[in-house]
Amino acid sequence: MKLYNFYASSTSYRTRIALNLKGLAYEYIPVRLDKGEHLSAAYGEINPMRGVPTLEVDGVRLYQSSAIIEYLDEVYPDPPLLPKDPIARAHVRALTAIIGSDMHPVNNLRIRNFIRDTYKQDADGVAAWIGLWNKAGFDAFEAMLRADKSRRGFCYGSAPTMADAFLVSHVFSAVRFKTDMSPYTEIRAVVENCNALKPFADAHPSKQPDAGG
Ligand SMILES: N[C@@H](CCC(=O)N[C@@H](CS)C(=O)NCC(=O)O)C(=O)O
Repeated sequence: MKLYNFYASSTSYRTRIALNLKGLAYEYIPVRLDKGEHLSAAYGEINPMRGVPTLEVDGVRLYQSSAIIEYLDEVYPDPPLLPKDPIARAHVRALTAIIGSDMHPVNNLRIRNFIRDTYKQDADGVAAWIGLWNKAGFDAFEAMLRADKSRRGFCYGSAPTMADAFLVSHVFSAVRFKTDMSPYTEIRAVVENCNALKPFADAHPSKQPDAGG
């Protein structure tokens, strides 16, 4: 498998976590978002939406981190990233959707650039936008974690699921954009537990070959 991705991208990070949790090896192909490489015609041929990640499996390209991670879970079921019980699956998918559908899209690079360039917002204005949507999402996520009395250290149950991969990667990006995480004690505890595990630690942006460069 080949993973087109960028070290600091949260959608790439969540996909690396899933690959590592499954114990799958992959070729790391950097796409430098900071240099606009994803906007090139060449990358447009690879991914029509010009986003990362793209996972290439036996020459076939898969898009959208949620679809990629669910594909991995279907083909490599152990360890499971979604619970078997339909209600529990819906719950874990709801947690991932808070981040994947409600939070990340409105704070994505192209949105931040639009707000800066078209709506003439300075760095503080862009940071206020990011903080607003991160707060809305993290407030809901924290409330859902708090309400689930059967959790044992992770977003659901006693082992990582898709929701943990989404949470850890989005918290990394939120901290980078200076979102105040201090109110979110349950979220912070889950992130700490996850980061103590090798599949999460190895997926961290600072450990990737294109980090910082
Ligand atoms: N919904 C897509 C989003 C992919 C995406 O847009 N990723 C970001 C990086 S985190 C990106 O490539 N942004 C480029 C841009 O906004 O121009 C997914 O989950 O894979």
